[in-house]
Amino acid sequence: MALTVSEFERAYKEEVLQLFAESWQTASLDQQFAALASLVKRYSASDWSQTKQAVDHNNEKQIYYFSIEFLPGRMLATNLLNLGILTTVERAFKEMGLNFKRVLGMEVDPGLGNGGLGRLASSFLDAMASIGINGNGNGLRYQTGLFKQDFLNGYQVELPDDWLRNGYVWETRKIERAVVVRFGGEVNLLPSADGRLLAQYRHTENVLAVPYDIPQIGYRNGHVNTMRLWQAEPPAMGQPLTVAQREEISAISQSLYPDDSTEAGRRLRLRQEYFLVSAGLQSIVRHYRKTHQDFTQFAQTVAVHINDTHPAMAIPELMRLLLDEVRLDWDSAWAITVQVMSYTNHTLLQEALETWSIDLFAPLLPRIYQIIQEIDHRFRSAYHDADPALIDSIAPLGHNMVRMAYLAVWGSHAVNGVAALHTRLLEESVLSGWYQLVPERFSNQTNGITLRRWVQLANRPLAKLLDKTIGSDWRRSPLAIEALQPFADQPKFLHKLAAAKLKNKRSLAAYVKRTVGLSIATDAMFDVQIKRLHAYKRQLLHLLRIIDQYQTLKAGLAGGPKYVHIFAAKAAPGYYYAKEIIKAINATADLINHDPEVNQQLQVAFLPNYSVSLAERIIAAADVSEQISLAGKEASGTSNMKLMATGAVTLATMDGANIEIYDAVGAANMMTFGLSSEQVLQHQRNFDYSARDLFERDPRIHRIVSALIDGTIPGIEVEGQDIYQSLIQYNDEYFVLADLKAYLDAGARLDELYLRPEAWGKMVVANLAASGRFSSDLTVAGYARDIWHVTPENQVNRHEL
Ligand code: OAK
Repeated sequence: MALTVSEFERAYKEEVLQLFAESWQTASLDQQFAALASLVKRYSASDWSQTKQAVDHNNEKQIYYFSIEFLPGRMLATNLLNLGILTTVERAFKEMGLNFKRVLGMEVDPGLGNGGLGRLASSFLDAMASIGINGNGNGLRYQTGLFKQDFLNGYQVELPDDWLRNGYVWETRKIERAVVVRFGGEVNLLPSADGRLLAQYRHTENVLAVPYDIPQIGYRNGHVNTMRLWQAEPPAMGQPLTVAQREEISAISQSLYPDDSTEAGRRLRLRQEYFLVSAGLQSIVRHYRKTHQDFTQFAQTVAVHINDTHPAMAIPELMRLLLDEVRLDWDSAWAITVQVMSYTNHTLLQEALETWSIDLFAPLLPRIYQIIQEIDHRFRSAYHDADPALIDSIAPLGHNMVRMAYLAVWGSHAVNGVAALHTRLLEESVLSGWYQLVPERFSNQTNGITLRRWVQLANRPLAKLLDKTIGSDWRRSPLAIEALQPFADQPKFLHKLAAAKLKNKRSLAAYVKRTVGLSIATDAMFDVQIKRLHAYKRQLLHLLRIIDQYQTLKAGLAGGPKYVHIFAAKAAPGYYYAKEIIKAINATADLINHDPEVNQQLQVAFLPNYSVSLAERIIAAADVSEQISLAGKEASGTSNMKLMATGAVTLATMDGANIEIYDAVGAANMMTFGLSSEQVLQHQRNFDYSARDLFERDPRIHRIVSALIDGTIPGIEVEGQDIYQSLIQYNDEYFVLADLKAYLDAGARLDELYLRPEAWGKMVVANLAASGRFSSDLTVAGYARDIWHVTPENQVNRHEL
């Protein structure tokens, strides 16, 4: 949009006055933030309304991205950037003598997600708006997020994440669009006038689903989509409810991933999942009916994407609506449902494949269960001449369970994995039966990231340098960054690149000092591992390398570059082993950071409360990106992409999207090591891996691992023992020791390169130049083409900006 500095200043001052009856000079930082955000929301309002109108008017297809998690991060800077007024507003704030950065820092991160799945969902919403696809998010408005992480004596402490306490400026409550979601009760199928059975519900528990809409502003294209979050409330009318009943209702949108170790917790999760899909689909169907007489056009105008299996009940729920409310026959309803639905799998971990016991499921969702039974029955009949053992092993119902992934594949026209290796492994193992049956449904769509957020906003020094060096096309067309490659040979440019990195390191160092009181050396190599804490991601392997470095220094054998190891990771509250690793890393950090014999060369910082905002600070400052999961376990990873796209060199196993990064940058520009997924599988099949043998035969491994139990690291008597036993006694399920030697060698090769700034700079440039292909704009364009069958407007301006 066109806006001058003085126009903005005038509007902003007026906004502060109107909202708070305060002058702009006396407004608090919170008020400054609220006024600016509210103004931005106003600036986007007419585009938002026009986008919605155009969709209806032109009968355009809409994508609905159903996800139990979203992780949008702060939105103010993104919205300013996407509206095209970021620099204008910055200038105005400077003129007014206000601190723009601190105002941005007042925004809370929405507590709507937990990890990669949620962040990907948000990056797709940003991408859909930015390439001009009508794509909406459908999620839950959790009152409290996962948790706020702190450390007490090195242990993870979980504090409530009360992110909505001061309200959320970007949302609008739409009570007039509320719908009712029904649970429990009885369903009777009664004959009706149209000769078909009619489902009649009695004694149901009715929950009001109230939508809150948040604008998702496209990048300088006038396109504004909607992220809709549902809140569960007691209905205003009907039977009076007891306090306990009301609490049961609000619990549905109270918190993300309630503890599922109890029956009550599992029931609550199931209620959340159904609430999400039922509310979303009812509103979609209702909206469609406003402009259409019949459902012949439904699949041409609606696509529903199921983000992992949490929303897979969208399949029986759409069937329910089409059968019971629209009154279509089964075959027509099923044909529409399959055309509408598509499903992405995000994990190969067996334990993460969702199944629900029928004993829990059927009483809570009686009609949905009936429909799943019919789906299962018809699936089995359709393949009556196929191998019965195969059909039995992949049917939606089996072993007294509803098997969500199988239901999702059967009810969708398209299924995809999130990196090439992941998709192949889905086809060969987790979903192999399905791949035999319906191979044409499978495709790969490698994940992507929002380069606007990670480079344009979170790495301003690099962004500026790119503009000066290759012009600003890369901001709109991600692949244009390839133009940087020739600069790999220009020492002057490499110098500037290193200077930009140093600036980012200084900002991060100031933050580390402020938050954890540690002064980190900015002339050190920043070696970063940031992701959820999980055994398969192998933060433990990284820790063992740090112990090796410590022991080397203590033995007086220095020589490599200075190191600052940076971790950030939350462990799931009930994941005891992951919490032990956190404690072990913190204890090692404590030992190293306080030892004057080593702390000039080696430091370790574990930053609490990993979040999108913290990632923005860390990533821009990183030199090395640790992507060291056991091959075959990480579906894709996306921090690997973010880190390479802001100039870090990747130290990685051949897992997930690391392989595609390797293909993009070439062997000379990435350091890979370790077992391949095939080799891991071989060992697992042959039972020929012995961690104890390695431990006993290799003195270096022996020395490193022994540090966990011999008192070298104070304060980890219990944790050290447990971790040691997981490696030696329980034979190291994640092949940490199998990969340790190769990892240390790869690290040493990286050290040598880091000590040669020109060689290092070349690698950085190669990574930057290859990063464009990991833009989620391109990923989403792939989904649009292969799965949703829509054509992006592709940065065609609705209005001249
Ligand atoms: C979360 C809950 C259930 C199943 C999967 C997840 C999840 O977060 N998976 C992660 O998704 C990311 C986005 O596709 C991938 O990059 C990660 O590899 C994967 O672990």
